[in-house]
Amino acid sequence: SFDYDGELSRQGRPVWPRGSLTAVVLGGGETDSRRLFPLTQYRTLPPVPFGGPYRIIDLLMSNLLNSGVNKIHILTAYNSYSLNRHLQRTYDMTCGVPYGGDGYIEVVAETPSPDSQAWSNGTASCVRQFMSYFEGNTKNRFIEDVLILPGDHVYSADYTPIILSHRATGADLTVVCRPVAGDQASRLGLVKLDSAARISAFVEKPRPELLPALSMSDEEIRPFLRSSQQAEAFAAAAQQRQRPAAKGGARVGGGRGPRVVLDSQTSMDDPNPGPSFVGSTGIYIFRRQVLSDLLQSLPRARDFGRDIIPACIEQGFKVHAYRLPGYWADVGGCIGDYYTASMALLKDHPSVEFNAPISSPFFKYPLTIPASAMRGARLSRSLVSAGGIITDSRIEHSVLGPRCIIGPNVLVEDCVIMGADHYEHERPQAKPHSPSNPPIGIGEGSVLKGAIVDLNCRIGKNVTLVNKDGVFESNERAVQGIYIRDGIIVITRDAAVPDGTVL
Ligand code: ADQ
Repeated sequence: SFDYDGELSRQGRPVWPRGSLTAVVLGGGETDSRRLFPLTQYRTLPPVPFGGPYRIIDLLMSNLLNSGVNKIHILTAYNSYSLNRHLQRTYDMTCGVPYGGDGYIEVVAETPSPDSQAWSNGTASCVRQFMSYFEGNTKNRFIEDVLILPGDHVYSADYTPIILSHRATGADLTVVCRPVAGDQASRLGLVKLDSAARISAFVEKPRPELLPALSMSDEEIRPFLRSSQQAEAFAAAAQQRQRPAAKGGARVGGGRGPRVVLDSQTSMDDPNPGPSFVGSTGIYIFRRQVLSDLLQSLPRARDFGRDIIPACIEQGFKVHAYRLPGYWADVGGCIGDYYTASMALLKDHPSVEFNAPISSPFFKYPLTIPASAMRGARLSRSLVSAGGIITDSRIEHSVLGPRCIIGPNVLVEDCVIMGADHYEHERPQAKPHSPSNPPIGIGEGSVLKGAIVDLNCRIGKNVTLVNKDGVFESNERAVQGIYIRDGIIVITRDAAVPDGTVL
């Protein structure tokens, strides 16, 4: 049973007891940036544009703020200028008033210090660097739990039931997991569960020969799904404002409400039939003291998946699994992951519903640009952001970011066009326009299929970017800022693709 009798916000969400929970966001390291090159040539993955006007990190920030988690530290260790700039411009970093008075968002940039001369190169090492800061900081004196989250995942979630479940089970560590099929298993940390959803083993990205020992039957996975569904049902009930008083329960929503308890059996409706593994999402909730002790007592442990979690289980701490429902994608594996997650936004039932209720919006940089002008455009199954001008062109199954200047007679199909962060006329031109330095946008007569075009690119006239030879990976045109990764053409930020280029 799940039990919360504390204060509820106007949206009916628990207000976590003052200071008792802090979030630590992993803002990106060097290794994962290499995997996502060239999108990460000038930035880490979290600030990469996604879904038109958003950045990947906006999904996580929205999840946190909408879940009432208002103390957020974002750890940056590498190439962090773009992330810092986006966070500074988008979120209030000054006094925390919008986050409930005692809330704040802080970017914590890794730096050599008297405690540590070396740059960290692992998820646990970078948290260790700042642990004394979290604990020593007077604002954080009462922290009970630390929620650790990667900044490069695509999903929409309410963390309320996860936190409730963590506290209700009295876990020292809760690992947020999902049932996964065999083809994904070796890419993740896999867990073995007992009948109370307690984790008895954790293996980070197991070699194929270890997989049989980690597979789980439907019967073994069932209790884990059921316990997570109970927490979700509890949180959903708590969010129904003005709910008629139930026996032993009462009105929920606004002010400090009487206790709500839900412990009924819930139905099994997991959408993923026949998964045979349970994989970690890399989202963890630690009891602060346990995390602090583990990081100190294991000074050589660099990674949560490889070192800290297995040690936590071995030392007998209570480690639980919680099932994250709905769509979730780690887009940090390869360019194909990012592309697939972008295309999933275009389905009839999109992977992420950006038109969320006003009470739990998706936050983004507040652009002050006008509606996009469609001047003879034909669009189907696409997302089009503001500030663009599309002239006599066809846009099919594509995601368009802000200020896309396209046409005339252009075909864009199955593409992510990130747009531009300024209009050309707003800035003095370094070079006059020419066939090798076309204007920002996509010029007359061009055809783009299956491409990702980063910000501020200049695609000339009569350019064909379709990967006509079906190449999987290529750096042949790197000097021009043109790459192929996972069969997808990627044009790097600020690149100029001359008139008549064919690829
Ligand atoms: P990976 O995603 O492969 O697996 P990793 O590349 O170490 O793990 O990165 C985890 C997150 O931490 C990423 O968001 C990354 O950007 C960030 N990060 C890494 N080093 C950092 C540093 N020094 N400073 C700041 N941020 C840093 C992890 C888990 C698996 C789990 C998968 C789920 O290890 O167990 O299954 O996530 O995708």
